[in-house]
Parts: sequence; C-alpha cells; structure tokens
Amino acid sequence: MGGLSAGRCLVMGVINVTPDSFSDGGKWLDAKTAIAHGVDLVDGGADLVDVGGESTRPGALRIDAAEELRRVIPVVKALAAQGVPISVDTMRATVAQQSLDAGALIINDVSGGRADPDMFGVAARSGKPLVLMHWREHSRAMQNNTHYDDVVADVIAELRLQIEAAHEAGIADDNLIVDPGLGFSKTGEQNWTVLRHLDAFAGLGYPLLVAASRKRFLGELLADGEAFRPTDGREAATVALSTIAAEHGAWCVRVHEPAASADAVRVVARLRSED
Ligand code: PMM
Repeated sequence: MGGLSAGRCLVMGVINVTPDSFSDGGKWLDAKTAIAHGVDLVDGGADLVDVGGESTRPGALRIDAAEELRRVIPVVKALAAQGVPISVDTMRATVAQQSLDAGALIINDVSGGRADPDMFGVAARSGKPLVLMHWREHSRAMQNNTHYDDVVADVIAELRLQIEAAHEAGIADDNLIVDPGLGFSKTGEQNWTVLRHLDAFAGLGYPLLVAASRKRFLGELLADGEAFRPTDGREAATVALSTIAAEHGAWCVRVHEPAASADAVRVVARLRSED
C-alpha cells in the first residue's frame, strides 16, 4: 500500500459533503467548511481523509453525478494540494476518475465495483488502491436484503466474487482493500457477528478496512429505553471498536472523530510490538 502504511492500524477521518448523512449530514456541505474540517481531521490524528458526496445511510436516495462532482471535487482538490492523503468515497467511475485527477490516492467504493460497470476499469487503469466493500444493493432498499445462511461465510463468499471480478478487470492484487460493510444489508445483530469474526475477514489476505464509527447498531446498544443514543454519544463505543479492529489486524479504521482512535491504534501497536 506504498506510503499508506505506518506499522500500525491507520486512521481514516470522514468528511461527508452531504445534507443527509446519518451522523454528520449537513455540517460540511459548503466546500470551505469541508476543507477546513479535512485539515482539522489531520491535525486531530487522521492519517488520511475520506471525502464523500453521496449519503449511503439506510433509505437514502441517489443524487446525480453532476451534483456529486460539484460537492466532492473542490474538496479533494484543495486538500490534496495541501498534501492530505485522500480517499474518495464514491460508487461512480466518473467521480472516482475526476477525484484521482484532482489528487485522490484511493478509491473507496462502498459497492465494491457493483454499482458502476466502469469502476473497475478506472481503478485498473489508474493503478491506485480500491476499497472493495461488501455490498448487495443501493441504500434505498438494502435493509430489506439481510438474509444470510451464515453471515460471516456468506459475506466472505460474496467478497471473494467481487475480488475475482476485480482481478478479471485487471486490478492488481496488491491494490485491493476489503471491508465487510458494517450496516450495509446487515442487521445490528449481523454487524456484531461480523465484528466477532474480524480474523476471518483479515484472513482473506488483503488489507482490512473497518468502518463502525457512530453507526446505528451502536446507538441501539447504548439506547436509553426506546431512544437510541444520539450519534455524538457513540464516540467511546467507536473507539472501543477501533481498538478491537486494530487488535485483529485491521489495516485502517474509518472514523468521524480521529483523536481518540489515533491514540487507541498506537496503544495496540505498542502492545503488539516486541520490547
Ligand atoms: N460506511 C459509510 C460510508 N462509507 N465506506 C466504507 N469503506 N465502509 C463503510 O462501512 C462505509 C463507507 C456510511 O457511514 P457515514 O455516513 O458515516 O459515512
């Protein structure tokens, strides 16, 4: 993964340039604010910054490519120009290509190449790393598609198909990163099962990205009666999962607030190192 390794689990900070993402929707919609937030994420300990323009929260409707480009490209361009390592969170080949042209280093495709038939071609030609997340269908209906015989075995088998398709499209093996896709076509219970078996996902032999930050299943776990814990009260639980992901060999954790996770991954690295 070239310069994108540090002898420890990396921390990816998140900027959603969207009006409607579940945890930070609307906060960074203006490019200037988003760019300043990207710099804050790095100052707060993020090793790289993930920029996305399309919400993937359950039930979300899609925006068009022009709107996604309008949201994402100025932010990618400005942060990359300041030397911030950028991944672009997009399911569209055209947004991926223009983001790479603007200086992004990684394509983070939550559909794992399944939403846009041109995505693998862009990734293959660019020679840049591609995150293949486990994905079944678009957000609008994904929570109606959560049947598995065995969630760990089935998600791994589906990820293997995505990996095979990426190979066939000419993407180099060492440019693939995998992600189990917590919350994507998965119930809260299934997310916990996946997290209990991170070793099996790491065992695929690719760098593993884990993105649990502030997700709904944490709000449910920490609920006060019927009321889910609000997103800004899910930080400590997020850091607990960053620690566990790092302990199980994750390459990177994707989080909204990097500072505490950046400390946690250093604690794990120190414990795992020999004296
Ligand atoms: N989750 C979200 C967005 N992008 N990317 C990857 N690779 N893995 C994820 O699980 C993932 C993602 C949704 O969360 P957000 O709205 O907080 O960004």
